[in-house]
Amino acid sequence: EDGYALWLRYPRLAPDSTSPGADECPRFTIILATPTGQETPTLALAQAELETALRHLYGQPPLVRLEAVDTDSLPYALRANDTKAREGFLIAPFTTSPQNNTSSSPVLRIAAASDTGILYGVFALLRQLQLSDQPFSNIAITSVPSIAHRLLNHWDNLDGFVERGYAGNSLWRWEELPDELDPRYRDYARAMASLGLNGTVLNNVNADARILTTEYLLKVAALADLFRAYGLRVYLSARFSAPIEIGELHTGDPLATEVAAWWRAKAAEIYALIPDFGGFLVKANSEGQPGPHDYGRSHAEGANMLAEALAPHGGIVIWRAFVYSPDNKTDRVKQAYNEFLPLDGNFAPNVVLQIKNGPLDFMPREPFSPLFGAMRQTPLAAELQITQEYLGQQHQVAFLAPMWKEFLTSETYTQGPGSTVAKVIDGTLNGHPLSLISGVANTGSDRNWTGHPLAQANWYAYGRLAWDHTLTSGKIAHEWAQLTFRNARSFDPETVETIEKLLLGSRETVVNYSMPLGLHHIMATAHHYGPGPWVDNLHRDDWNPTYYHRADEQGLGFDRTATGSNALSQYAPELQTLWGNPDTCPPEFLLWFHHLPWDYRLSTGHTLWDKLCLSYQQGVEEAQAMLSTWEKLAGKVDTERFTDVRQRLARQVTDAITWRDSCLLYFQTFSKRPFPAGVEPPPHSLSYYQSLRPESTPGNP
Ligand code: BDP
Repeated sequence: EDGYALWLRYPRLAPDSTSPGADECPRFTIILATPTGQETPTLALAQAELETALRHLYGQPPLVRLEAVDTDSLPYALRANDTKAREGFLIAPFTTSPQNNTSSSPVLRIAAASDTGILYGVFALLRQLQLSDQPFSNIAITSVPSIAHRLLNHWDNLDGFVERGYAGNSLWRWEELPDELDPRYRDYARAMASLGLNGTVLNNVNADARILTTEYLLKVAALADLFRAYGLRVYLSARFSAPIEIGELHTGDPLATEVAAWWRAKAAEIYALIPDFGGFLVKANSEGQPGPHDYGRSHAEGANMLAEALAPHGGIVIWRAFVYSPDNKTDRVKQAYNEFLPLDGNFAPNVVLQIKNGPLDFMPREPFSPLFGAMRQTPLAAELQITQEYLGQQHQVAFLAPMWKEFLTSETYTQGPGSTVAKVIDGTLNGHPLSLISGVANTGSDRNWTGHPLAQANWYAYGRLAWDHTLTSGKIAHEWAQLTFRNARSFDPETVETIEKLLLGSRETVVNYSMPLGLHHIMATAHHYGPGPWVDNLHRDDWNPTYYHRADEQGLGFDRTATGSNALSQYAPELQTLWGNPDTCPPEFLLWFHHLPWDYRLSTGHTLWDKLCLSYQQGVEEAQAMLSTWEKLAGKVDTERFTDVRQRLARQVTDAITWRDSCLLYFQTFSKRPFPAGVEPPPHSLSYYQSLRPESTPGNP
């Protein structure tokens, strides 16, 4: 068992034929109904997936055939003229015998307005059969994605290194492409389709301009050709200075006619090779990347110039809002809002602004970025980080669905209660037809794709939420655990339930032992693994943990109310009232918004100092509990995955203890208070913890 099969394992269900499907399956006809009814590469894949999977699940496959469907007979949700509707599907038993169905066998029909919709329907049917052991005749699903463009962003460099990647090297073997095609590309595309993910940005946002040379575009085209049948479109991160670096120009000024012409020609070249190319993702004027500011132009002027080049071909520009100025002294979490809000209404219609969930940078917990509530005239996309840069990387379990749900269900109050972030990004709140979500991939060349075996659940969860943001974390955890750990020989619902519960609490555990009560950015430099609250020597103030926690003899936390940076003023009045008062501010955001005295009393009755200590302690105890819970699964989970996860959980416990001891000893130098009862005293001195795994590249944030 090497984990390669992900959630697409198709174990034999009920080998003794007690499963309702086992009896029914061979008698059923499954019709794949599309407007043309013609075989296409996508439908061939759908048909093959269905037949192979059902043979594995039930021993015998049903009859599968294609048929034409009159689009007008589809439910309205599938008929509307937009991407979401086209990619939706309907699965239902067919009661009236279709004309050319001569047999009397019962029929289950999967219908969609596009072939990709059928493929998604096939995966949904297979998932449903495995989750519920339902008879075929009970299955009725109509499903349409919440968001039109559902992307992974790979932060993969052309040399194979994955920035913030913890699962080996890049999946893309650039030196072999376009001649040699790793069979893994297909398995990747199939996994993406199984979740309904329809786009992939192949290269790092810190982009190398060479990806846009003809040499590389031919390689990209080879991947795009392979991915096409899976409904997966390719996008590229574009470096703003490419016309200088790989062209012959002396400027990248977006308002210079030769620059615009260069990009138009580049777009034409790309679309000649890749007719369904998705578009460009751009990190500009951020952390040293080139951009329109280099020429005194705005982000809108930069984005619109690229948008104009792509528009004739149907491409989009995904412009990132992860921007903070190199010399700006303003609280970093305020800067993207200050930069982009004045540009609202100035972007071309094929530009979408991609905003990280929080205003800082993928911390274990952040409030949502205030841009989601403020920019009404621009389509806003969410950027989530699947790879666990700040949440224990490949060594720790942190199931991220609860974090993403917290974000998606956050109230912006833009149009009163119910104005959730989810409704902003799915386009419904502000009426934008262009909707997009991106997840920074956690995949790599490791045999099991994600390094930590349980981190597969985050790829899965991201895909499921991108398709349907109303799903609960519990449902997603249940689905993943059952599909991934269900075992033909001994199906044990208790095992699945145990894994599900472990996953569901895991992110909060990481928060508790690393950055509780709204603390943030107190990790070690550069590699971002483990604690570094003492770091104060980086050349920018806002790269230093001390800038964020502001511990002093009086207390702890960043005052972002009117007496401090007033970042709070970027949110709706309802949130300003709630979060602005430490007595009503939820404890999880307390030190994000407030600098509070060590003796400040929380609603729980604890002082701030005691609560801080107890939170770290709780995190450690929860990590220990995860390990002992897992150990009870010995013999119930295959030895390979059992041992792998056990070892990583044991390390997680050690890491949690290090986080607790480092942070508490350090903060104690300010609080000068004893640890409350129940908190284990650290075995070493502060200087010992400070000497552990120092930053790997001093000078970087
Ligand atoms: C930070 C990462 C850095 C990325 C940057 C970004 O540490 O590697 O380049 O975000 O999103 O979290 O651009």
